[in-house]
Amino acid sequence: MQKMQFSLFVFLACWISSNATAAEETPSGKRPNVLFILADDQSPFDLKLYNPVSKLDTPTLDRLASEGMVIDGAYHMGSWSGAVCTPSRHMIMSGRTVWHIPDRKPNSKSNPNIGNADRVPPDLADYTMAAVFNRAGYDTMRTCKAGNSYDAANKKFTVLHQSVKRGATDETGSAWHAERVLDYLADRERTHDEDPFLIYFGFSHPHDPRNGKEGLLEKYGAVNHTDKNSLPPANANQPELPINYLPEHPFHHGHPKLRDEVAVSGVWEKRDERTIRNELGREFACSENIDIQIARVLEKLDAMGELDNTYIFYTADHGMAIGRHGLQGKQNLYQHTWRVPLIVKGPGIPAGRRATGNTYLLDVLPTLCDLTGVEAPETSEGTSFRSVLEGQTDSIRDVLFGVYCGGTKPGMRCVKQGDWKLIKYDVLDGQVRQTQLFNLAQNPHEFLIQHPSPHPNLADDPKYAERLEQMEALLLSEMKRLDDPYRLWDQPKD
Ligand SMILES: [Ca+2]
Ligand SMILES: [Ca+2]
Repeated sequence: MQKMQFSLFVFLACWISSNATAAEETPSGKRPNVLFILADDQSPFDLKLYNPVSKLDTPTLDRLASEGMVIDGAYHMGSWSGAVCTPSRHMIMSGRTVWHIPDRKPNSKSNPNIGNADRVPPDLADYTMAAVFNRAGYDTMRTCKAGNSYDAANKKFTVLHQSVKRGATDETGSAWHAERVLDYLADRERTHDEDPFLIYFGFSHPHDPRNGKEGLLEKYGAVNHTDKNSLPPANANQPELPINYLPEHPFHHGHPKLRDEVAVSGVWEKRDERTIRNELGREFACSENIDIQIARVLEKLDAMGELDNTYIFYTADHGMAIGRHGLQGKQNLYQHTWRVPLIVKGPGIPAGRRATGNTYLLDVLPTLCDLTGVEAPETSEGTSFRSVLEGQTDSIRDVLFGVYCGGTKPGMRCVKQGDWKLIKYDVLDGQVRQTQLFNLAQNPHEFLIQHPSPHPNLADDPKYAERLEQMEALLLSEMKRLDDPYRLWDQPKD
């Protein structure tokens, strides 16, 4: 009964709104297009736009940024699965929060709220990105990796190409995804298709195995290392170790046998300088290739006269450690991994600006709707950040929440407000119970006591007892607000 009422409500809401709203027109008199570009596993700190000392060259992203806006505070809300990609992409597609989304496997209980129709609507796929834009008269097309995403939502794209392309050649790597977009655009030209389009341009890189292309690999001093029993060669052209590199994390991350931390080809359990610098070189080779592929698509849009009438979003499904804090994967809540890059360009967005934003990836769908005059679905819980993009405000929220609990439960949680950030770990059946308090203005790289520039944990300093108490209360209130089904060791049971 609940389910029927909910579906009827959503149907009526969408029917009323689709009949009440005319999609917005740009100065050209045409409805704007959308090009949503998604990298798979990329820390914002890989990019010069977020970390000026990085060696990675991304001239296309730099140009997008100079013509549009860079969001400094863009986050993904987290994961209840080791495959962090999966919930991240469910949030992107649906605009729903982390405890209100399904898993890709029908019988999964990774999110314990699955099965509760009020929290995880059974017909949610009908209100996801492509479904919403199809109903608004857009042509929708998606190319991306296959797997670890929102299958039921992906199927809603009218044109769909899915293949894991993590190889070192054009046919097996990122160029393949660009070719799908270029083919699609060429088809539109041939058939004189004038409908607005939404293109979801996803890459399978720089996700491991980071098999970079010849030429780019050499530029970053890296080799596609495959021998577990040897170290890759040292090379002065490799990226330096990350500033918050550690040879190991001071305590267990709480997910035993986690693939990303122990089994990634080229790294395995090694955290030595040669391995990490080589792996960063591979990551950068893959990321520069993505930049080159984006340039090809932008050039085509320009030639078609569509570039200035297209909202371009560039982001990643989550960040990545690769040696930072002694970690290798995406299953942690430090800034390098919790944050994502976010660059947006399009009609009405002033050029060359930055903003804090405080956006989640789940805000992308309502923002796209807002920018294009398409009514956001009632199921979306995100907030449009159009006001940030158009320069009216610097950020859309004050408090940010993150979770990782794909390993032992209840897992890790974090909350951020202003410069203050709390991370808590309750893993390995009580063997690891840790609280970290950071002031990110004073310690932006989240240095720990183990780093060469040691920073004491502010959670242990009585001077910050009041701040700690306040952040603990904030975390609990966010957990309750978002229907987090777990509680940590020192939180009251409901
Ligand atoms: Ca990913
Ligand atoms: Ca069409």
